[in-house]
Order: sequence, then C-alpha cells, then structure tokens
Amino acid sequence: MNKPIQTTCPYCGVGCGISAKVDQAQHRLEISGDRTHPANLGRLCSKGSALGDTIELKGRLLQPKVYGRETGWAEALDLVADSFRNAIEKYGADAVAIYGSGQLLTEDYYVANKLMKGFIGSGNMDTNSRLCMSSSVAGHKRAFGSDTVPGCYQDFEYAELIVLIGSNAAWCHPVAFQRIRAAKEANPAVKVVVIDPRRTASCDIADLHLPLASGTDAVLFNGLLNFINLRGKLDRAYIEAHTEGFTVALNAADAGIEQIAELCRLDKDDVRRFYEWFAGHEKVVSLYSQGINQSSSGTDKVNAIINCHLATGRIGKPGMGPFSLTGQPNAMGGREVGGLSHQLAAHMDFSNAEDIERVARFWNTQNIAQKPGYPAVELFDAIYDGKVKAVWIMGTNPVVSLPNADKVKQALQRCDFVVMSDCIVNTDTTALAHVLLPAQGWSEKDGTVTNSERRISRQRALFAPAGSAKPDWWIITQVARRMGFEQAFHYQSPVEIFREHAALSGCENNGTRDFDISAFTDISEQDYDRLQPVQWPVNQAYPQGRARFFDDGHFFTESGKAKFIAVTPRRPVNPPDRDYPLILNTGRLRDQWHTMTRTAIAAKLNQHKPEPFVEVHPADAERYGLAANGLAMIESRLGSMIARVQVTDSQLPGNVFVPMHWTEQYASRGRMGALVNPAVDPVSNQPESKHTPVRIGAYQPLWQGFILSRRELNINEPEYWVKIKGEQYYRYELSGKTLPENWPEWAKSKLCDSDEATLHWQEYQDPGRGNYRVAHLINDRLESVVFIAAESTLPATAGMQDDPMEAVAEVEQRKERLPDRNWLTGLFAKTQLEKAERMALLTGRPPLGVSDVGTIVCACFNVGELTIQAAIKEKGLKTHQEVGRCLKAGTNCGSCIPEIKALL
Ligand SMILES: Nc1nc2c(c(=O)[nH]1)N[C@H]1C(S)=C(S)[C@@H](COP(=O)(O)OP(=O)(O)OC[C@H]3O[C@@H](n4cnc5c(=O)[nH]c(N)nc54)[C@H](O)[C@@H]3O)O[C@H]1N2
Ligand SMILES: Nc1nc2c(c(=O)[nH]1)N[C@H]1C(S)=C(S)[C@@H](COP(=O)(O)OP(=O)(O)OC[C@H]3O[C@@H](n4cnc5c(=O)[nH]c(N)nc54)[C@H](O)[C@@H]3O)O[C@H]1N2
Ligand code: SF4
Ligand SMILES: [Mo]
Repeated sequence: MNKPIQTTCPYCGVGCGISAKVDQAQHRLEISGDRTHPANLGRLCSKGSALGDTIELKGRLLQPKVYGRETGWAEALDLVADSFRNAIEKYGADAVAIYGSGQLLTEDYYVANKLMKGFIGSGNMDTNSRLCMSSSVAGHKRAFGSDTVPGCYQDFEYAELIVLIGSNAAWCHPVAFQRIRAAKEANPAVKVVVIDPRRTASCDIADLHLPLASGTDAVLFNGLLNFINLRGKLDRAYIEAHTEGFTVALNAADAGIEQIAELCRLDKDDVRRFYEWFAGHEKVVSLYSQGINQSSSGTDKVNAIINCHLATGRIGKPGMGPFSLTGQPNAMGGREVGGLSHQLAAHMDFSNAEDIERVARFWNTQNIAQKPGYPAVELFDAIYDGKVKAVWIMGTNPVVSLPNADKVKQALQRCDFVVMSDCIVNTDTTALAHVLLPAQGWSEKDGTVTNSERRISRQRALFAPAGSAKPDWWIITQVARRMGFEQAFHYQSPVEIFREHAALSGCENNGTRDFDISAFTDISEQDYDRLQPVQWPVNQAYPQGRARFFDDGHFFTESGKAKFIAVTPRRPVNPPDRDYPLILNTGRLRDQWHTMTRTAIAAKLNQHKPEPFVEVHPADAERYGLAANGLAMIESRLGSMIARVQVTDSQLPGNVFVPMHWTEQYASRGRMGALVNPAVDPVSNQPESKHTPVRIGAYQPLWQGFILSRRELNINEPEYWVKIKGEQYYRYELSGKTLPENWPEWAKSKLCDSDEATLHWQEYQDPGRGNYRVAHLINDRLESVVFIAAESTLPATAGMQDDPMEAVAEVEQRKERLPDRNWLTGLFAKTQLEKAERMALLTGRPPLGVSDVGTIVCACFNVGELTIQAAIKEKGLKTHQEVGRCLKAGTNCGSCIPEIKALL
C-alpha cells in the first residue's frame, strides 16, 4: 500500500474528508477519517467507514449500451447527439431535457448546465436537488437576495442552543450530529431542541422534543417571532439598519401560545419553554432539513425560521444563525453552477436580463436560454404528455425518488428517447433507458464537491475506471462536440472546467454576488491536485475563504438589506380524509443511502434495518388490525406498497413513516415513491414528500418464510420478497398468497440451477402444521437453508377473519414458527459446521450453550443486540461509554449510541 490519498465521502452533505490507503493489486481500500479535514476532523459515520465494501465491480455498468446491446463509446455518443439534435430540429430546444443530480461533481454539473442552457438554448436542466433543497434556495434568495448559507460547522461548537427542525441529523448528518453531541458533553449547559413529528434518534441528545403536527412549522415559528417581540428581545438597531419588511412580517404573526399549541398539537408549556430558550439565548443555531424543505409551503417555513434570526440580529456571528443542512455530497456545488431550471450559472439566474447577457458573453454563445425550464415534477409531466421527447438522466433514480413514481415510470416508457448516465447496470430507472452510458463512480472520478458549510473539497481518483466507464464531464463534452459545439467544450481535464467556473463566478462580480471563487481562475494543475478544503468565497477580499456571511450587515438584495417575509401558514395540500385517514411521512435510515445502489452492496450496512418497514403508533396498529412484525399494505390514491409493521410510540397517532430507500431491485413492493403525492411549493416547486394521505391494512399471506443462500438467487416471486446481502450469504424474506403444490419442488426450483443433487439435503416437513424446512450442505459447509411456515389446514377463513385481532393472532402464531435469522446467517462464515450445529440446523436455533448475537446494532464493529444485552446484565454496565469500553460498540461513528442507550 502506498501513501494514503485524501478524498471526500460521496454520501451526505457534511462532506467528510477521507484518508484512503489503496491496494491496487487487490482492488481494496482501507478507509479512515481525514484528521486534517475541517468538516470531520477524523470522524466518519457507518456509511463512510464502509465505503471500502462498495467498490466491487459486480453490478457495475461497464460498457455503453444501446437498446440493450453493449457497444463502444462512439456509437453510443453519436446516437445520443443525433437523437437530441433531431428532436431539437423537429420540435424545438424545449423538447429535450437533462435531469441531473447532487451526485455529480461540480465540473460535471457545470458542463451539463452549460450545454443545455448555453448551447442547446433551453432552460430544461433540472436536478434531484429540486426534491431536496429548492425550498431553502428560494427562502435564502427571498431573505438575503442570494442563496447563501451564512454560517459554518464551528458554530455548532459555539452555540448555547441548537434547534433541529425537520432534521434527523443523528442518522442523516451523523458527523455533524457527533460534533453537537460532543459540544453538549463538553458543556452541559448547551441545550438541544428537536422539532419533528417523530421521536427520532436525534432526540437522544434533546432537552426538549416538540412532536408537532405534520406541516405546522410555520405556525410555530410565526409564534416565536411574536413571542420574541412580546418579550422585548428584538434587536431594534439591527432590524432598523440591516432589514426591511419587519412590521408586515410581525403583523402576520399574531397568534398566542395557546392557539399555537392547539394548531401544532403540542403541549403549551413545551411551546413556551422552547420560546423562552430561544428568546433567552444569544447564540442559537437553527438547523433544518427535509422536514422543512419538502413541503408545499417549504419556502415560507424557511423564511419563518430566518425571520426569527433576523429579528434578533443573530446571523453571521459565531454560534448563531439559520443553517440549512444540504443532503447530497454536492448539492451545494449544483447550486453554484446553476443546476436548477430557474438558475443560469454561478448564482445568476433568468430573472435578470443582465445576468443572461453576461453569461452569454462569457460563454460566447448566441443561443442562450432566455427563461427557466421545467422543474423536476413538471418535467416528468411534460415527458408524460409528450412535450419533452428526449431526456438525459444523470446520477439519479427518478422512478424511485420522484413523487407519483408510477407515473414517472409511464412517462419514461412513453418517451421517444431516454439516455442514462449511471454507474450501476440494474436500477429501476436504467430498466427504462434506451441508451446507458457508464459513468465513473466514487473512487474513480476526480474533481470537486461543496458541502453544507460552503466548503469546496477534492474528490480524488483512487483506482483506474471500471471497464469503459468515463467521467460524466467527458461524456457530456463528447456529446456537446458531436452536436456542433466543439469550440465551447474543448476541455481535456477537470481543472480546465474548474478554472472556467471560477472565472465566471468572478465575471463582473465586484462584490455583487456571494458566490465568487475567482481566486482559482488561473489555478495550476498542480495546485488543483493539492487543493485543500476551503470555504467560498475565495477571491481578492477573502483569499483564504470566508467562514461566515452577513457579519457585516450587508446582504445581496438591491437595497443591501435583508428581507423579512410575511408568512401566512398553510396546511399541506392534501389533508387526510375518511378513505385515506393517515399521513404518510417518508425519510431516511442510518445505514442506507437513497435508492441503495451503493449501500446495499455493503453487507454491514444491511443489518441495521434489513427490510422495508412502516412505523405505526400502537393505537393505529390496534385500530387497523396490524400485528407487530407482520406485513401491511399501504395505499394512497396513487399507488401502494407492502412493508413490515413496526409498532412504536415514537410515531404520532394518525401518522405512519416509511423509509425512502427500497427499490424493485431489493424488494417486490417497497418502492414508496409510487404513493407520494406530487403537490409542490408554488415558490420553490419542491414536492411535499413528507405528507401524503394513505390507508393501511394487514397484508395476510398464506405462508411466510425465508431463504438464506451462499449464492445469489433469482427470486422474482412470490408477491412479497426482499433481498438482503449479508456477509457471504443472501437473505430472502418471502410471503405469498398462493401455496405451491409441493414445497420440496418449490425449494428445488429456487435453489438449484439444474438437477443438482438433492442428496445433501436435510429436509423436514410437517404438512399438518404447515412447516417445511430444508438445509443444503456440501462437505459440511452450509450452502442454503429454506424455512417456511404456511397456513396449516387452510381454513376457509384464512385471511378474512371478521375480527382483525383474530387475524393478527393467526399471523403471530405462524411467525413464531420461524426462527430468528441471526444464528443461521452466522453459519455462513464457517467453512465447516460442527456436528452439534448440523444437528440443530433445522430447528433454526443454536445448540445449547451457544448464544445468538441478535440484530446488529453497531454496524462499525458488528455488535448485536443480544450481545449488548448480555454484557449489560452480566457486567452491570450503566452507560453507553461503558458498553463501548467493553464491546467497542458505539465507539467509532457513534450513530448507534441512541440504540445502545435504549437497551440500557
Ligand atoms: N443515512 C443517510 N443519510 C443521508 C441520506 C441518506 O439517504 N441516508 N441522504 C442525504 C440527503 S440527500 C438529504 S436531503 C438529507 C436529509 O436529511 P433529513 O432531512 O434529516 O432526513 P429525512 O429523514 O428525510 O427527514 C427528516 C425528518 O423530517 C421529519 N418531518 C416530517 N414532516 C415534518 C414536519 O412537518 N415538520 C418537521 N419539523 N419535521 C418533519 C421526519 O419525521 C424526519 O425525521 O440526508 C442526507 N443524509
Ligand atoms: N418520498 C420521498 N422522496 C424523496 C425524498 C424523501 O425524503 N421522501 N428525498 C428526496 C431527496 S432529498 C433526494 S436527494 C432524492 C435522492 O434520490 P435519487 O437521486 O433518485 O437517489 P440516488 O440513489 O442517490 O441516485 C443516484 C444514482 O446515481 C448513480 N451515481 C452515483 N454516482 C454517480 C456518478 O458519479 N455519476 C453518475 N452518472 N451516476 C452516479 C447511482 O448509482 C444512482 O443510481 O430523493 C428524493 N425523494
Ligand atoms: S457524515 Fe458519514 S455519510 Fe456524511 S460525509 Fe461524513 S462519513 Fe460521509
Ligand atoms: Mo437530498
């Protein structure tokens, strides 16, 4: 192994620095946190730590594909260029579109945007950031005149009060959360408030949790503004000198605490306590994320939060400010280059003729777009309606992540020409593309990304590209050249693009635009290679970068003053009703990333939450006849899914939560985007992904079971299947509504390619009770097991009992006949089973004296729940630190600490 290479984590917007030791010969990585990187100072979370497990070539898209056939680059690129040109000639520039992503590096993003807006001449370049931060972008723009995150991560360490609003940072920004936890441990006077309808893992360090009714944040923050005024905590001098519109905003916020508590369905003493704390602490950071952004009034909610900071002058100073956490590794970079369809480039947009003229001059183009293109949801409607004839999707999986995702699927099925650049062969969206272009992924690509605190870092190549994969910027420029734009897309390497991007940011800027990295206009290749993380702007005034904006009271509005926005709270567009009485909330899990194309490859990351699930309050579980760990069908007016029921009082009654991650690659019925309503915010066009009316009922199969197999199997029935990759095995959870005629035959059809000898099979069948089990060993090495618990005598009432609780009892009883998977999965690590293990195999339970580790809690060190419980009991452990010392659990990324504490 050579000297470690410094690069950046490709997951969340914290943007942690990674130090990677590369073993080229073995294609292996040793990952650790980069101690010199200011975002993480050496820390990494479970996902970052497991990056080395995600770089396998299996499943990668290695060669361009045209209509399902592998081909060379020349044919694929020619076809894309010709098809786009033809569509434009026939139907006009607005008949084509690019849909990009925060997975792209800044250099990739820059050329994609330049091609569409500058040379094709349409505004139709939008990105998945529309689903993610466009409400924050719009809120910033309204308040500050620019899309600026004012603060930096260090503010977490200086703050006296940290408010997490619609953010589950413990799971979604784990290293930022660890910084907050550490700050609180260092100074117990620091207070943390979590505002979220769910009690999430982030509540672990909360002094106060406000489980407000879904969608009511604007009410709460309007009330706060009013309270600050009544308490005499306004910073009058600041308001006078640096802001506009205060009185109108205050007048819009006249509700009292009682009324607010009622509207938000909160305890009024809790509301008062939060208000007192906010009013009483100077150093307040308000961190917010998708619980705020993903709303049909998301922009207003952002401004309701910013209003409170402007009214107290708490912005741009150490330890205080509103702070929008970015989601994707390069969400911020996308905003810099103008990836959203209403933006142009370098924080210039279509609202301003001067900007359009300036960018056209800079790019030396006659054909620049003059108006915004379609934002994401509208874009896919336009594809569905045949207005957009050719689309190029880069680094995103819209058939999963867009609302009303079944319609998105149909839109792509109807579309004349769909191109996709991705790293993975089989995704729910690549299945619908006519042309697939293999992109280099993390560990191969090379360029820059920008994190939540505006810090630009390098992602560096660690390995040679997989197969024929090319960098996204290269693919885009090749198509641009073939479309006749050689002059403007002559780049040979990412640094050339970065220089141009830097030059544009400085072009006629003179302090009028926040985004200015003109100091890099002439950066040498060597300096680019060595670039150290730096926060923009980086220009003459700030050659070393700038930690905070607005400390000088100067804003980027015409008047130079910040704007208060008068907010009238609105309810979500689609309220629950008699037919669809529950609110569907969607979000993230600790160990999965979005549509699982990478995290599901890392066995370690699949153990925390192996199956798609739905969290339901106990009262709702009873009301709708749902058994804990049984299956449920969830339906909205648009689509349906099946998920495992988790009964928990961390949910509010009337609300259910499902993770956003599962796709048709890993589960038959887990693609939640199909249910989500496509209501959008009128200002930001961001969809309301956290609020869809649904109904729920028990899904009652006639049989359930699982297969564990050393070999990957081709399972595409029964109705419910989930595929989980483990260490040296694949696990399939199965349930069906039709019983196979013959279980042994069925098992054989699943496990054996040919007439493979069934001699080595240990079989057990008890038709009376509906049990079937088989284990397959070769030379005492376990190859596979099948465990089935079926309806025994098939009573006519099966699945249609009058009393839902009777049905629940039925399901419960059947489930009990299936053993826990942990002991069995552990056996795949062994090259030979011992006799006692072989004897116990078909019971599914460890032989006497052997203990089961239970569900994995700590993904970093693979420590299970039962192991932790046993240690707590035997050794009398009292704190998570003691558990850490004893078992190492929770001592790396710390994101399982809430769960360890729950066990204590
Ligand atoms: N592990 C992991 N981390 C990730 C990602 C991932 O896929 N996996 N994705 C990254 C990306 S792109 C993003 S955008 C971020 C997202 O990071 P977060 O926004 O923190 O994540 P979410 O789970 O989508 O939603 C946050 C919370 O909003 C709450 N919420 C729902 N409705 C409301 C409401 O009306 N009001 C309030 N106050 N809260 C509400 C939900 O209950 C949820 O707990 O995470 C990033 N980090
Ligand atoms: N209901 C609901 N829907 C949501 C959300 C929610 O909370 N609830 N969250 C929304 C948010 S915030 C987001 S950010 C989106 C995320 O949703 P998506 O963008 O659809 O999810 P990803 O899995 O990140 O998709 C990235 C794709 O790019 C590929 N890829 C990775 N690296 C590269 C690269 O370098 N180049 C190329 N060309 N491809 C690459 C991956 O293999 C993968 O297929 O989902 C949104 N949708
Ligand atoms: S917090 Fe985790 S996922 Fe986010 S950048 Fe850091 S290591 Fe990567
Ligand atoms: Mo996101």
